[in-house]
Amino acid sequence: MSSPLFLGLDSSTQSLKATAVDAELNVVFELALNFEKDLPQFNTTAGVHHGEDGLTVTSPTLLWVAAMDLLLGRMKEAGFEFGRVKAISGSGQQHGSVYWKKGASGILRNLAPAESLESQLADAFAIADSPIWMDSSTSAQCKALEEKLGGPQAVADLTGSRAYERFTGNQIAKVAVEKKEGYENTERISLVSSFVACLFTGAYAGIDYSDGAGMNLMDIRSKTWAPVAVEATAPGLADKLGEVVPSHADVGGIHNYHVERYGFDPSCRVIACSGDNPCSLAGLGLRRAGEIAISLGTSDTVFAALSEPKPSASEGHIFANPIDPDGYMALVCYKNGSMTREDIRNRAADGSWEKFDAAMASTPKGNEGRIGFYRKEPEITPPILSTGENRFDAHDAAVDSFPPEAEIRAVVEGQFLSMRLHGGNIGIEAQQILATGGASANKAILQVIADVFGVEVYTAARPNSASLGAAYRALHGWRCVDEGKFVSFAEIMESAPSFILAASPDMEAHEVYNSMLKRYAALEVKVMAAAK
Ligand code: 5FX
Repeated sequence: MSSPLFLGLDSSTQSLKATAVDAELNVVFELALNFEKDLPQFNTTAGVHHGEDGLTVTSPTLLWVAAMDLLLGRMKEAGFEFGRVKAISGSGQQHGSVYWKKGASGILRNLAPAESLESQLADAFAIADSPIWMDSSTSAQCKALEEKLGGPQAVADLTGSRAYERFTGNQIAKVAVEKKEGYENTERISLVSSFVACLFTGAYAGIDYSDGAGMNLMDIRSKTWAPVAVEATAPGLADKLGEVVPSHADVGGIHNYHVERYGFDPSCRVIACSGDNPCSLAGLGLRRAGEIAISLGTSDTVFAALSEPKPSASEGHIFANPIDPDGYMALVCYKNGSMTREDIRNRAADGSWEKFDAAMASTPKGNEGRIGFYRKEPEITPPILSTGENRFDAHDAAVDSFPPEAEIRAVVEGQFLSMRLHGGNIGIEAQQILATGGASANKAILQVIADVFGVEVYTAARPNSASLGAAYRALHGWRCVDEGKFVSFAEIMESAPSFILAASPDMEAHEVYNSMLKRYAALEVKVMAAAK
């Protein structure tokens, strides 16, 4: 008998990744595909379509479906032994929504192994383009929800966050009005995460309570849909949402489609899928107070586990913790993450990371007092829906440009000053930082994080903590099923690899950043006022 495996899949903004671990948490297989490069027929840029209004952002739902067969097919070609997989779980970009057409449950149930998922599900969606987390087009719906529920703090106290444009409830409210027929013809709404579970079980899978917290629809304390929010959002919505399930729940067995087509064992279980940030929290095993994570991907996020939710109406989110049924996580999200760093790299360093790093090395920490704000996309934190750039000299005077090397340092320093400011505002205080995501491989960026926060920064051997976390959660959920009770996640993590010290703080530089932080906060207020 070959040893068991646990498979995690991360359906993110730009890619679909698979990570398989054995029962001792060793990574035995990894593979990823890139939506833009590997599925060019969907004509996306970095996995998405931007609307002409500059605010609407969607992805074709069928792209995600086609990606699943493509990845599983490549895994088969690479000799991955599907028959050893005891359980699968998934991670999905948070907040994105999928609209299953009336009758789609029958299509899912009857999936035939000889045909592709794409051809069989081509007519399964009532709305072809899924709104995703990058969308900022629902300010009117957010305002309406806050008015109906008694203001931003009331919405935050109930759901964990004030109304945010990208949160799924507000997206659904817009769809219900602008695509009325499609909405009425919808039998079930999935998140990207629960959608991944549907593709494996061939049935509608429940939304887990960690990702469900990113919808402005769930009561953050009882972890059930909040009727007042659901009713305020769209007519008939309660019937389209299904159940909220614990993140470690077994949501069904693998569908015969995957048994026949890829060689999965028919006894393989599917564990509830969750959001990419919750899965990263699981992949990093965050639990100690003062241990925080910074994820540097398409979005940048800073998050930490916490025991008592203190939702803020001004910034950040409280989600349910995916590995501790009684716990919570706090998170601050930025839309101007990797793509904005890449944009500055392209403009100031001829598109070369080597030149980018050389610029970081040749400029003084603190950038001689220069501070910059860069919004290639409308920003979430702080909420500024117009794109643009603002630069200030050491005397807080606005300037039009910085020398190229200073521009590079300014984009990096600004991002982490902002994380320290806004994370701190919602109680994310670092004693130690775990960095993850693609850009966590960049030492110059990690050094800025260590210096801004004044603490050590660690990285894992692999930067894909979301798909790894999904694989860990598959093992966790499977153990809970096997033992018929909740098993602590810490027990699962006993054999997890330790982190590597990647950057230690330079305390002199930290002092420089302490005084810059006050200026940064004041300048941000100015930038926000000017952008209105
Ligand atoms: C979190 O709230 C976000 O909106 C993003 O980090 C997405 O999850 C990225 F996929």
